[in-house]
Amino acid sequence: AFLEQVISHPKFRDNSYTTRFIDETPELTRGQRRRDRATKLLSFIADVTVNGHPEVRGRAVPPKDAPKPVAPVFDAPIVPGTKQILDERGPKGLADWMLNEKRILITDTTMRDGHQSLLATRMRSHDIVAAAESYARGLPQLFSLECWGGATFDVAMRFLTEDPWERLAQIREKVPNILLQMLLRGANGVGYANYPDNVVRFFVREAAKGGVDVFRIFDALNWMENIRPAIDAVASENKIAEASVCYTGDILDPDRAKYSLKYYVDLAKEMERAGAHVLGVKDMAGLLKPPAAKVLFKALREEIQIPIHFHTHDTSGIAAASVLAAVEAGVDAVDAAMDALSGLTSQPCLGSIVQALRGTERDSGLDPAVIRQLSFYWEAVRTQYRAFESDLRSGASEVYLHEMPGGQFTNLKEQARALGLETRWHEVAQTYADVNRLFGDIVKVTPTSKVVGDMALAMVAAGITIKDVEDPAKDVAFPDSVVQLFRGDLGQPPGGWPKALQAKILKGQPAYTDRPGAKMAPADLEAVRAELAKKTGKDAAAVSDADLASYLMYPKVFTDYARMQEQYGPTAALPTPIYFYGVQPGDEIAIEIEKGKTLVVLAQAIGETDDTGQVKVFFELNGQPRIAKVPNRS
Ligand code: BTN
Ligand code: 3PY
Ligand code: ZN
Repeated sequence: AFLEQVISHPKFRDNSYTTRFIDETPELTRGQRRRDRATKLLSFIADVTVNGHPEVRGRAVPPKDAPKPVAPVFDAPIVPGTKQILDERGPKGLADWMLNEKRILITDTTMRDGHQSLLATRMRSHDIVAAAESYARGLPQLFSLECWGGATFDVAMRFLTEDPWERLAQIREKVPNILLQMLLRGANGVGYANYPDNVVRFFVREAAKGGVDVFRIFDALNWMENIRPAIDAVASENKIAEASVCYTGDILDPDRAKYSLKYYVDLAKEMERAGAHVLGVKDMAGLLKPPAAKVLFKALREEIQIPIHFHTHDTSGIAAASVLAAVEAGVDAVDAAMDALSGLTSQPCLGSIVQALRGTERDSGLDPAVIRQLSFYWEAVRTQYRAFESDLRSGASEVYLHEMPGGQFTNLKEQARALGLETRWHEVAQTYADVNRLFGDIVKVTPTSKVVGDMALAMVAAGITIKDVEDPAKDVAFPDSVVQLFRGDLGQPPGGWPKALQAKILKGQPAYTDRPGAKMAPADLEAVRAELAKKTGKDAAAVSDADLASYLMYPKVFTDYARMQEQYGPTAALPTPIYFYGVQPGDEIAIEIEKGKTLVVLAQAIGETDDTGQVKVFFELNGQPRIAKVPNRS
């Protein structure tokens, strides 16, 4: 019964909710709309001020004297960069260009994996977009900005009440010269389960239209079947398909023979044959040690003709050395995070990698002074997200035991804490490793990493041992995600699933080995559009393709989000401290609710709770007195 409780705990589930507010309300006059949005925002600000924001409740608070983040202003004109090369020469031309560049090409991951791995993906568009123009002017030599996809897509809607598509559009507008990159989970899109092929295709098309240039595509089991359709979808949009091998195990460890050098080289060749423009090596847990990096990239360099792009995490503390080894072995591009959001479970430090290669033949050409100034900005931004910092203080070689992806590590730790297992973290980590072996030694990355995490937590929480799980006579309640994994819902691992365990988990339910996307009926896109229109009270014609794409990925997250937008207005426009903590009397804030339309809000006073439980918050809005009345729910 306890196990049942554990696996049905909300922190265990990953259900999706979604909704994006349709901003088309032509029947209203502009003035009317503006007043309307202002009223909604004032009531949101009043509500957070009185009741707090649920996302930061009970969490660490930023210091009172924290400096306001101000993005550096560079006067340099916006000069053409990699984006122009793609637009002029197409993805193959861009790939050829990469191969011909001597310098190391660098992707800045701060806007996606950096905060996904350090701040629970909670960075808001407001802070991301504010830095975009500084990048366009100050760092036009960057290969790309990884700024979209992965977990940022649903977290934006689910926890930040904002629209990921708007974030993308705003970054694109400010950065016309650098490639924008996203993380796409192959057949899983930006979700946690396989989708019908036409949904993935529709999503990729929308993302391409919305401004994504480089699609880093992976499959959580390294299963080519799930990667191919995504490569095709990206290629048909004339964008860059960066198919990626997920690195796990250790190519220099004979005990992990399944993930040998040959395994990776063969997979890379398959990706090349499948039409990938670039090969990604996605070391999501930071397991590729420097000597192994040298061996792997040397072999890949010799065996494949397309450019190679290396992504790693610094969980062990040694990632920069692996990056330098990869550079030495001839890798074309590497990922790093701006200094202030680097290290630990994030990417290695961008500024230091740039400095390390200065004056060498692979000098990145990036300006260290610009990097410093941008990093100071991110440092100030990071301070505002104190609530989402983990207690991780040092690198740890324990990662070579558990092999958790950087994005999962702190998340799982938080889940363990929520289940009262915080003092048993190392036991959870060991169990995670044990579960991996039990599952046949699989790639662990979203969504398979979540399944292994579910199982490990369930076992530690309920005192189930590996022996219990292996014992055919012992009844064990497996989390739903484990049953789905062993049924074949996420695809096939190299060598298949361990048969005895599979039989025990499935209890006679059939398993399948064909591609889930091939047997799923294609979504009837117009029928789904009509359904969404009905749910949000709009005309089908007013449901944009972007909204539809969000809804297809995350039906409930999207409709919940749309409802929030309806109620609270464009909260994404609020500065981060106001969004999470509200105002104090005397605060004056400028809120740009759309381009060229700024509301000036002065907080004047917060009243007492009256006998109906309501609180009045007194504002001046563009010089006019306004009162917002909200219930005191505290
Ligand atoms: C979210 O749940 O992530 C966003 C919803 C916003 C809810 C608002 S924030 C101010 C007020 N305080 C609450 O506890 N709920 C509302
Ligand atoms: C994601 O899928 O979000 C990841 O970052 C995987 O590493
Ligand atoms: Zn990563």
